[in-house]
Amino acid sequence: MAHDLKEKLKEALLDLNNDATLDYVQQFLAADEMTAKQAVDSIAEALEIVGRRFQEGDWFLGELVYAGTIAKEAMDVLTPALTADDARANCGTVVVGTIEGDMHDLGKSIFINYARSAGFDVIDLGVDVPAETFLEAVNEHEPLAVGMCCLLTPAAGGVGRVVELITERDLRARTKIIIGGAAMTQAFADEIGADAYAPDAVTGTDIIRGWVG
Ligand code: B12
Repeated sequence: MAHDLKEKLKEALLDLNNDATLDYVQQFLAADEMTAKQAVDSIAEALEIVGRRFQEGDWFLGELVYAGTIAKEAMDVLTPALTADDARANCGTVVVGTIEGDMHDLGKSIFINYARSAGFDVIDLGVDVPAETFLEAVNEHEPLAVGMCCLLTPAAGGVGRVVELITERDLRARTKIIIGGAAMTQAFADEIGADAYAPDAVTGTDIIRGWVG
């Protein structure tokens, strides 16, 4: 049953069938043995395939945009269930945003949901966030960590700029920096001097949990 529903949700999104996708999401939420996190995993798997189809020229921009819109709607329905156990003790503040020039927000939202359900207070700066805005948020909220999301290679320079700004202001002792998203790698994190790279939201949440000590 669990496996079936995961596959059906994935296929509905890959068929660009909005109604069926949302219907399967509701079935996830209604089924006792399923969790919202499993539905999110299915959506992420489908989007990985969407990206490949787009990259290989099998799908065009219209399909990419439509798949993104359906996924966003599905995520909006799933979000309250993902953050349902937020009431736990606050483990610390994390500032998160997608870097300037980049509008992708699905992966960022998933990371935020995981971090919130692990007990972190997350300040979401949104998408297309300039380096200076990250710095202002670090000064204002004194977070344990800053998380940057970047899926577009041309926008990656901005991530390095945030690391530079935070380092120049001597804020690295109290604030660590973690990066994620399809354009990020461990090698890039090493190059720009970020504290960590996470290939997925669960790993990212584990890493910041490790920083709490
Ligand atoms: C959906 C999508 C869109 C949607 C976005 C909808 C939205 N609201 O986010 C739309 C249609 C708007 C879009 C637009 C574009 N896109 Co797009 N898009 C994608 C696609 C298919 C999926 C991205 C996604 O949501 N994946 C699912 C999530 C769950 O995965 P994720 O983001 O990687 O996040 C996971 C981890 O990385 C991690 N994570 C993510 N962020 C963070 C942050 C932190 C701090 C941590 C710890 C972890 C973490 O946790 C998440 C869950 O585990 C990708 C393909 C791909 N393989 O990534 C292309 C892709 C990213 N897009 C691409 C392109 C080119 C574009 C456009 C330029 C297309 C165009 N010509 O207009 C525009 C750019 C607009 C802009 N300025 O940003 C390219 C980028 C190529 C590159 N390397 O630069 C990709 C790779 C497609 C491709 N293969 O060519 N896109």
